[in-house]
Amino acid sequence: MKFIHAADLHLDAPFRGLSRYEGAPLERIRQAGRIAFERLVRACLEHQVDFLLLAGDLFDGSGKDFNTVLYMASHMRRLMEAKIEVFAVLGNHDAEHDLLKTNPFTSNVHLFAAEYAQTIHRQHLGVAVHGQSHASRSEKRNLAAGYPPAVPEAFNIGLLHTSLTGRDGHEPYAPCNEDDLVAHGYDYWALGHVHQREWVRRQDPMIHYPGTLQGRHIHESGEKGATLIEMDASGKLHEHPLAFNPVRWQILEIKLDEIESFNDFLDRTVEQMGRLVNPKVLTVVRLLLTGPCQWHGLLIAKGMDLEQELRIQTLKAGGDALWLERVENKSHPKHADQPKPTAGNLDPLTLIEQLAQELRSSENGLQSLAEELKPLRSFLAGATLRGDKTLHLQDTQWLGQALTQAEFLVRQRLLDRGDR
Ligand SMILES: [Mn+2]
Repeated sequence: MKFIHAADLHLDAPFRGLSRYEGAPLERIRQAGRIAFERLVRACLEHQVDFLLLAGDLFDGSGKDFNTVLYMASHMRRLMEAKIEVFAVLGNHDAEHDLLKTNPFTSNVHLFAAEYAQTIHRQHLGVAVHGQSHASRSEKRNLAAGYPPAVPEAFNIGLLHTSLTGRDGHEPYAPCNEDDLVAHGYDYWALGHVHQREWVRRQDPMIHYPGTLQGRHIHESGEKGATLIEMDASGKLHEHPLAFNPVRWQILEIKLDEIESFNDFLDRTVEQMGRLVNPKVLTVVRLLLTGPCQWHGLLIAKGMDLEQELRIQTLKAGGDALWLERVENKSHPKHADQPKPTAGNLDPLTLIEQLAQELRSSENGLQSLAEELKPLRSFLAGATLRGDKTLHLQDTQWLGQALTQAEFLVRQRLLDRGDR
């Protein structure tokens, strides 16, 4: 017996916010979701699996996306022609999908109902699949608790979209715990909802999240795909992760501590980016700069130019296979880089240092700063209040970092004056 377990397809879901990046390879990124899905279908055919499991969130929303449904239906038909059955439950994203209220797919596709848990027993395969769909966008019931008893002599699979007891970055839907699952005595739990690949348990029973088919943003990084499960003649299960993603998101951290100059930094970045290149995928990289930095002032002074400069380096490192999404600068000046005050306690440099220190050292200080800066919001037009680059005036962690940068700039300008 052989099957593929996939989840969280989110077919045709938009990649948000990419259009604001100049020169972004938008078409390649937009097509990635469908290409990943087609690779899933092809893998089913090539591996000649007995069936495909889809553990929820086939679609991203509940709208009338006729084209997306039509597209998926045509591929389900291809599977039918190869006599491959598909068992699917709906998750929080597609529970209320208008076009799924009646099954729009060919007869090989079984969509589990939301009203009750159900068992489909395929005797010729020796397999029983148990499943239940979510009834709404925020399913609060413990669905697992109501799953039917295991079918004796069969390989029992529980198909379920759940956050278990909660997962970082995922809403707590269809909550249950590991024991709820284990208690059923099934052989395999095919879960969906968590977009990272995760083995909750490796055996007795296997409990698995294959993750999403294609990452959609920087927090869905690395290889994405599905899992092929194969049972050998002795009844032992073997798992094979399959990668389908044409686009791979990746954070690259560069620690600036030991890099002596900006030019060295460029060289190091090109070299490390080069190592990320895989000609078979488009790697979208976010550069994360961290640590104390001797030439931090130069970095700040470059402002928006830094990103443009690094885009040129990215092209050098990886050509078409690499694209720089953006640069996130979390580095800070090395203490030795800070200009030293020359006069006594009352000199302005010391005052600035003291003031910044005071504001930074307590949550209250930063909150009062946030209050002071509130009127600034009315000067910012709508678009600048959204997106990654905006001013997060209410976020004290962000304010603390901005304060450090501002302090450095002010000190540098004050000291520069005499030299010009
Ligand atoms: Mn999902």
